[in-house]
Amino acid sequence: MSRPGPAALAAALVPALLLSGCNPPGASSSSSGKSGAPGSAAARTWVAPGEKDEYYLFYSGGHSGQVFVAGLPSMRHISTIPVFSPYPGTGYGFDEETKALLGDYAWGDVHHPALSQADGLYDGRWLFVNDNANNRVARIDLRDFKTRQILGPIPNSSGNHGSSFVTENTEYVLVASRFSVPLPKGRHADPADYEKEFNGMVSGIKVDPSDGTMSVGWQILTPPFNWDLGSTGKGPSSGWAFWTSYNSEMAHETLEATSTQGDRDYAAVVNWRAAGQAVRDGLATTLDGVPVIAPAKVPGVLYFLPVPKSPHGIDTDPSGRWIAASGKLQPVVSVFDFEKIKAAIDRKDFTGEVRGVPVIRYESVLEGEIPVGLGPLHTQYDGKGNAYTSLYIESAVAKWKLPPWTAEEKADLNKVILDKIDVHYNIGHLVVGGSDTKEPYGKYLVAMNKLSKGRHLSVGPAQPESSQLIDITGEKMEMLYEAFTEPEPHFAQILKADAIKPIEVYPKAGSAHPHAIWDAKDASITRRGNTVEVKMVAIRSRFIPDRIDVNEGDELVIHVTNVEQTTDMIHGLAIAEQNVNVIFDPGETKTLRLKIKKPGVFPFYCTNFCSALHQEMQGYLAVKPKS
Ligand code: CUK
Ligand code: CUA
Repeated sequence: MSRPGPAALAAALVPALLLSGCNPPGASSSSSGKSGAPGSAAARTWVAPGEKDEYYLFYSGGHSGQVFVAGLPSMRHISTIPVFSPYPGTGYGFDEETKALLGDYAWGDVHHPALSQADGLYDGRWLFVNDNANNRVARIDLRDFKTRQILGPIPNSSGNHGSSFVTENTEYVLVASRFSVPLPKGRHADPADYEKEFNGMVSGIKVDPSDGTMSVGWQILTPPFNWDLGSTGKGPSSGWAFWTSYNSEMAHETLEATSTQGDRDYAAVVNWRAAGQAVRDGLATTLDGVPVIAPAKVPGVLYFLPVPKSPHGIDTDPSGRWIAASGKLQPVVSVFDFEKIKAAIDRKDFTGEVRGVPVIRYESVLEGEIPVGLGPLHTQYDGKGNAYTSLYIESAVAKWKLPPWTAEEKADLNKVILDKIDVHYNIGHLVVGGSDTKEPYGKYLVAMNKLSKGRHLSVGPAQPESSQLIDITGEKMEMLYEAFTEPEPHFAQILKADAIKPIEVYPKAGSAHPHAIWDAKDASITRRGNTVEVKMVAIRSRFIPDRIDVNEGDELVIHVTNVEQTTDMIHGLAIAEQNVNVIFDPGETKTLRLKIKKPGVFPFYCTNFCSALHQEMQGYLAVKPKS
């Protein structure tokens, strides 16, 4: 079979990529049908009322700033975890604790969730997510599904797209900057001087193993290449990490034309252990409080690897030997052998260098270019020697075989493509449970599609987005289910449900909150100057106290403890016309602070239906006028 050469295809693809939204493929893919017969797709996704799903799916909410949780295989949305945006549903962003987390920002752009790992396997402790917009990383605690830390904006960099990528023992969350900026930050430079004045950055965010606290460990200065997606190594590539770039042309405007000129872009091959060592050896320079490594002066921390044309995802397989980079503008996935990369580095098999960083010879480390199809973006693995690549333009997922290949397969790599399934439509990321660990679960693949084009009831011009559940246990992939997805999904993680043991109540005994009170007797209202401080108890079905008297202009601070120790017994405190909406889980204490700006009487009430007397759970904030 003759195929057009990669260059010709690439030229044809640039317009196709832009227009791809106009061209949905044909009718829905074959599946085991729409019946509920035993063994059918319907029966295999049916989770009866009262039964629980086998897996949690944590999927990014993009610029909603949230993470959504669904059960698999039912695909039922079971929770929303607000991270970078206020969320009235859980009172997030209204109390002092969560306001402090959000800082100056009312939103973020979540792309890549990553579960914490121990020895290359998910340990069920934390979920890290990035903020592409405001250059931050957040940590969610999986004991209570709450955001516990937001780190950033990360110094000396901008546009944290290339994260969160967790190392095998969660030593680091690794991060690379999508956008390049002049350094030190705050300095003005003309974007026309991009090549000279702007810098990219790879950052190692250190994670404290005891409590997950993140801090910036070190950074590696890079040319302004627009780092895109990454992954961390394991096995033979343990201690290494990889990122693609889509602008090694170093263009600063009309990127859709200028950054797609070169036939290859560079991937970064980073030795993160060597970076940590370089800092300990005193080889870094401090910039904005962070040790920054100049790679030209510290050989061994950074190499460049050419990758076909404006690549997107770069994904390490479960063995850690094979690294697959998706071409995006070229219909191939390039598979690299990390053993060969190591050998090339050892014998200095370089084709040259860019700003003092050696460029690895593509041909000597390439295992093969798999002709997967049009618009390859991301690759996942099932742990049985198979890879699955999302094809944005084709609206499909390609299943292909990892090396080692037979001589016959090597001679014609079309032969390693095992199956293809249509998805609806224009898939971005896809996820297989545990793909980034050394032991994937296999079983399910979720396709996260950018467009749905009428697959759901129409809700206006902006149509619901769509995720599709695919069974990957057989030789052929099988479409099982399709669900509405909150916008804007990027990546996701799948975790076995039994890997998490969420706590049900915050125990009274373990409460460390300095203002927690557990007995109505200890409730109090104290005035100090113009500040009124209230210690309040919430219990079915009362607030104690339920009357607060203040003066116009006062500062009011209320610490509320929900003293319930019963599962799912939540109370909330809303104060009318004061923009107060705080919610307390059982055993939780939160603080809210407000400036009293107007006189009058403002009712307060419980927002969460907590008992038959929930409506009675109310009180008054009475405000005397100034004069
Ligand atoms: S990117 Cu969204 S489809 Cu930000 Cu991971 Cu590839
Ligand atoms: Cu407490 Cu309703």
